[in-house]
Order: sequence, then C-alpha cells, then structure tokens
Amino acid sequence: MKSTLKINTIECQPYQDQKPGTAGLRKKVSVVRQDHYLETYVQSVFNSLSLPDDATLVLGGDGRYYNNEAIHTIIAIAVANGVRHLIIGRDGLLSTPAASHLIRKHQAFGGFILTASHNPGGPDGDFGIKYNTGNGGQAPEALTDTIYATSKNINSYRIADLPDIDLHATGSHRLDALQIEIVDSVSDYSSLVQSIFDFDCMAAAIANNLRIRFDALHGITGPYAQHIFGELLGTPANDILNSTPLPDFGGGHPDPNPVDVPGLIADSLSPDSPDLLAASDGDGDRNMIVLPGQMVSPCDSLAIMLANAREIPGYRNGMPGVARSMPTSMAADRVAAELNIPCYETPTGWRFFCNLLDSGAIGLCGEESFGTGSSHVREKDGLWAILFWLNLLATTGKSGGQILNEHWHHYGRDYYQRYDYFIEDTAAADELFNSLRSDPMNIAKRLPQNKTLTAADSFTYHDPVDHSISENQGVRFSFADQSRIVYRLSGTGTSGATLRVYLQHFEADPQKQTLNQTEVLQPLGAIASHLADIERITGLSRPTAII
Ligand code: G16
Repeated sequence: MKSTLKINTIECQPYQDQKPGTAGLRKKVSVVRQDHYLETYVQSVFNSLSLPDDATLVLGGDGRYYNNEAIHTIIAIAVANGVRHLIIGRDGLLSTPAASHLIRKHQAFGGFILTASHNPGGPDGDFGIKYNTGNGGQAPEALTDTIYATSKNINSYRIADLPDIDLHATGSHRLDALQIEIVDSVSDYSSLVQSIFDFDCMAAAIANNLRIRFDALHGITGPYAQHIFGELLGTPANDILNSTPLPDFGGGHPDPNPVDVPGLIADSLSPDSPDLLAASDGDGDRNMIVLPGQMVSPCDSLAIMLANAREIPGYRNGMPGVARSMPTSMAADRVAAELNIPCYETPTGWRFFCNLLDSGAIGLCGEESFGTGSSHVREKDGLWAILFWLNLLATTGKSGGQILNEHWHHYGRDYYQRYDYFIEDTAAADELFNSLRSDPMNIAKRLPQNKTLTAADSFTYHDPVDHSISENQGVRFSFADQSRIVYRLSGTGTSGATLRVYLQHFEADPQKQTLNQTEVLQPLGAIASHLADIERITGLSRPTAII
C-alpha cells in the first residue's frame, strides 16, 4: 500500500560527536534535545542500512526521561524511510533483553532501543539510542563505524507528518500504509523464561520459605518482576522493591552494584537476610547477585552458572562453549577447561558475543560489568541471571553460600575488583592510556621485583566467526602467580573519562578463600596505580569508586 502521509525533507547541519560507544550512542539529555540531534542520528542509521521493502522494526525504551518524545520522532522518521511495520512495546517501554527477544521472535529487520542503561535519568541525566540488527544483537563495529561516518556529513533527514499515536492499547493498529503492533512485552518475555527455567520447582521452594528480594531500582524491570517473581512464583510484594518505572529512576543511579545499591548489601548482612537478593539496572540487562553476607562477583557468577548449567532445564544438553570479556576474571576458563569446552576471550561489549552465539560456538557468556546471558537472546539479561540463581537454589536445595564455597574449593577463587578513576580532563586520561598502550613491556619495568610478568600487551581481538579484527581493546599485564591487571577507558560515560583498572588475584588454598577481598587486592591495586603513573598524570591518589 502506498503511503499518503506527507513526508518532509528537513535540511540540517551534521553533528560531529555522534560516535557510538560500548553500547550505542549515549549523551546527556540536554545534548540529545538539541535541534535536529536525534533526527540526524536516526537518519544516519537509516542511511547506513539497506532496508528491504517489507522491513519490520521493533521499538521501545527503558522509560527514562525523553523516551516518549524520542519514540514518536523515530516512528515518524522510520515511516518516512519506508518502514511499513513497527512493533512497539506498550507505552513505548521494553527492557533491553525483551526487545532483543521481540526482534528475534518476529524476525524483524532490526530495532531501536532507547536507553542509557545504568546511567542516571531525568532532565539532567543521560539518554541513549541503540540500533540492534536482525539477530537481536547490538550493531557490530563495522555498522556503528558507518553510522558515525554518515552522521558527520549528513545534511538532511526525512520525517513524516503523523497524527498522535496511542501507544497504550495493545493490538494492531493501521495508520495509512503503516501497521503498528503495540505489544505487552512482559508476557512475551515471561513465556521465554518459562521455557528455560523450572517454574514449578522455584514456586514450590518459595512456598516452602526460600526467600528472594529483588530491587528494580525504579527501572524497566519492575512490571516484569511483579509478574514473574510475584504472580508466577509467589514472592510477597514487599520483597519486590522500587518496581514502578520512573523517568528519573527516583533520582537514584540505576546501576546494580554494591556501591549504588547499598541497601541490598545491608539487608544481606542482617540475621534474617533473604536467601537471594538481587537487582537489575535501568534497562534490565545487568544483574547483581547477593547471598546472605556476600555479594557474588559477576565473574564468579558466570563460572558457577557454567559449572551448574545442567541443573537448569533449558541447558540440560550441556554447553558448546563459553565466552567472557577480556577484563572479566578467568574463573570461567577453569570450569571450561574441566568441561573440555572452549572459552573465548572477547573485547568488552556484548556485541562481541553475538557472532559466537549465532554460530553456536557458545551457550553462555558474561562480563565483569554485571552482565550475564545465554543464547536465548542477544543481549545480556538481568532477570534471566537472577532466575538462573533462583532455579539453582531451588533445585539443589543448597544455600548460595554453600554453592559459592564448594565452587571455590574445587576450582580456586579469583579475588576480583574494579577500581574506577573518574578523570575530568579527557586529555590526561588519553595521555595515561596511550602511554600504557604504546609500550606495555617498557611500562612493566616499573614492576616490583617479586612480581613476575608473564605477558603484557594491548588486546587485539580476532573474531573467529567473521574474521574481523578489533584493536586497542584494553591493556593487560599477567603474572606468574595467575594474578592480572587490566586497564581500559570506559565507553559508556557522557562526560570526562573513566579509567577502569581490573584486578584479579587467584587463590587455590581453601584456607585463604574467605579473606577480606578489598584487603587481598589492595597490594595489586597499589602496583596498578604505580605502573600506570595514575597519581602523577591525573592527580588522583585513590580510585573514585571500588566495585
Ligand atoms: C555496556 C555493554 C557491556 C559492557 C559495558 C561496559 O553495558 O553493553 O557489554 O560490558 O557497557 O561499560 P564500560 O565501557 O563503561 O566499561 P550497558 O549495561 O551499559 O549497556
């Protein structure tokens, strides 16, 4: 059907700063709201795609401030660029993993996900736009490079005159030549996780006093959690916290880590701690797992999932392989070695897992940045990870502490922490990182004599599936005692620069596996600071945050 909607071509000046980072374009709301800013970026995406005539696109976001306006703008640009079928989350809301699932389920050409993930929201907060391709995963590097190059030269965009579109009523709506499906993504996503986990077993365990407490941090997962943990599994409402999505996340920082969610950590230390405490981030792809008295490092969480995957109905047939991002600890490598399956080391960024997932080389993957996932979607998935742990506790009847300790006894423990240095002056951050990267072996001469270096390099990834090469993905120093220091600059911030320093110390002796993590890693942290000359270059004598 030919569209009779009026299509306007608007002339514009290109912006020079629309370079997607680790996961899409992330900017302050005030930047995205500049004249034609969103429009030129979205048009740059369309100019970089070869859209077929019958293209279906999925659209939704985490509900942060500006979500609704951006959705309407993207609909109008999509229509003007020939899109005739849109699948949109009700009220413009979709969690990131649910959006990935919808793209796959409907074999859509791709989708836009509006989120700045765990970054703060509200008018003074951050906004983000990700384009995901037909496999449900984030645009690969080659595509984001093309989008960026296009955005620097674009001089017009196309936009349709549209009437107001009601995004609230689910169902199929026709608007001229455009077919819009408004979907309730909670029910779609919930069916997906029910096909993976043993809901009867989990519900029976909860009825039998297994307690989970979940904090949605006023992000997108609240309604999903109410349905899945509450209605399906019987978790009492007072154990599902902050479950109303808010455009500014209630003024908080929707980042599930011990620094930003101290309440759950405090609850875990009380004598009547729930058996499992967990949180997810603004867009629902990250997870934090906390057990009574103890947070589980995301690196350990991945290793434990791999070691116990056969306990979960969806993974009973075993895992073909596993992948972790380079800065993530080697805990999963030890499990993979015992299972005799490959463990791939990829750059930071979920998109690097997607080729491995698509080709069937791996079934599980994870990152230190509180992300874990599997082949069920092509994004990391916070609620999935939490259900994995819940299913494990319910099926094995073991406490989380028992699972963790047994794992360490068997495989050894990788003490792991990340030191984040927020550096206001990006030139100083670049100087520091470039000096590390250009000659790591020379930098290693600063090491104390008792630290025997086994390797030092700037990480280059050779994708085994499409053979693409990604350079400059972090600098790593490995030592004879199986400890490691890794440096990279964050790719998700919207101001200044954050130097991430990842510390890993391996301990095989069970007697030494329950020491204070911060104290164990402090000497390695001091070496890392000296090695990179952090204080002289940045003026920072200590990390801004230890995660
Ligand atoms: C994004 C990516 C993750 C990555 C993380 C790293 O997470 O999706 O794969 O590990 O960024 O962030 P940084 O570059 O700041 O270290 P999210 O949850 O922000 O989309």
